[in-house]
Amino acid sequence: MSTATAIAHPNIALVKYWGKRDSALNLPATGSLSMTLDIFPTTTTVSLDEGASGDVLVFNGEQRVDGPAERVTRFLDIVREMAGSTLSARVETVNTVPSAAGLASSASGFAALAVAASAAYGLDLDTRSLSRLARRGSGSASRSVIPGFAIWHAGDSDETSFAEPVAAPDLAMVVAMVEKREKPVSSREAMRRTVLTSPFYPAWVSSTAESLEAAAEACRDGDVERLGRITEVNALRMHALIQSCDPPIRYLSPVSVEIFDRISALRESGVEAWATADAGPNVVILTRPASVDAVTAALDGLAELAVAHPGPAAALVSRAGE
Ligand code: 2P0
Repeated sequence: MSTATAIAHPNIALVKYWGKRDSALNLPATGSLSMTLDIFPTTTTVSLDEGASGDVLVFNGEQRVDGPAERVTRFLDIVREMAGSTLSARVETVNTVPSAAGLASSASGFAALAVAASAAYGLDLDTRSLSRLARRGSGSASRSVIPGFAIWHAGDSDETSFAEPVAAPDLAMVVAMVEKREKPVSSREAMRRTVLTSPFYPAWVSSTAESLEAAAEACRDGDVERLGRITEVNALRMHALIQSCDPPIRYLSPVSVEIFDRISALRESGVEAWATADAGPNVVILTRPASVDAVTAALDGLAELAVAHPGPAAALVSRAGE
């Protein structure tokens, strides 16, 4: 029996992915830029089972038969087709990030699954192919395959839509966990609603493409101030876009807004820090490593905090059998 275990970490986008041009292939409308974290890893083991007549998903010790299990089977179908196999698999995954709280648990989840499943099914994939495969499971997972900072090129086909590393200045993130509850609307559904109903969507697509170009330039130049500014503006634009759906969706809570205000005040006092938030109320602060203590002091009492630095690539940790 072939079995493989992989570890991957979540990532936080500085320039966000929000909207698909092709939902079957998970091709985004625009490219995005992110930092893979060194905290909240997901560990996933895939074991091929010759006697089984279907896949089994065990998530944080609990067997799932609902949506997540179907999503894993759809993903494994892609791997099986690539490998020319019909074998079912048992997938055991342990996630240390609070699930579905807007902290990119699907990114670390599908990056770890892409690495473990491709190894278990005997595929020998390079980093670009792993990023493309992870993207099929969840768009943001394409970036969690990459260590440190990554640019996910939008591309216009399965072959051209992948993430790759980008050099960046020395930065850290402070994750402010406002809530750990499941979010009321999944990002997949919210993206679909945005594309279909927001009158602002075309402006989001064109302005994000410009922001990505500027952010990539700021990374190359080591211009932290410019990168930070782009990060906060892009996040607030994404949330304004999401709120403009019909029916509207609002992911930020009053505490999230309070954190954005405190970071803005901290900046006025001379500390380089910028806030961003994904599809949930949690806020992540981009800062220099030397300013982490100033950021955590400014947010004291508002939310549970975790400090992250650029993390490693998704990696195979063990493999056995043929
Ligand atoms: C991002 N997010 O760039 C953006 C910002 C959330 C807000 O990518 O449908 O789970 O699986 O491709 O990747 C969350 O969406 O969506 C996301 P699918 P995904 O990180």
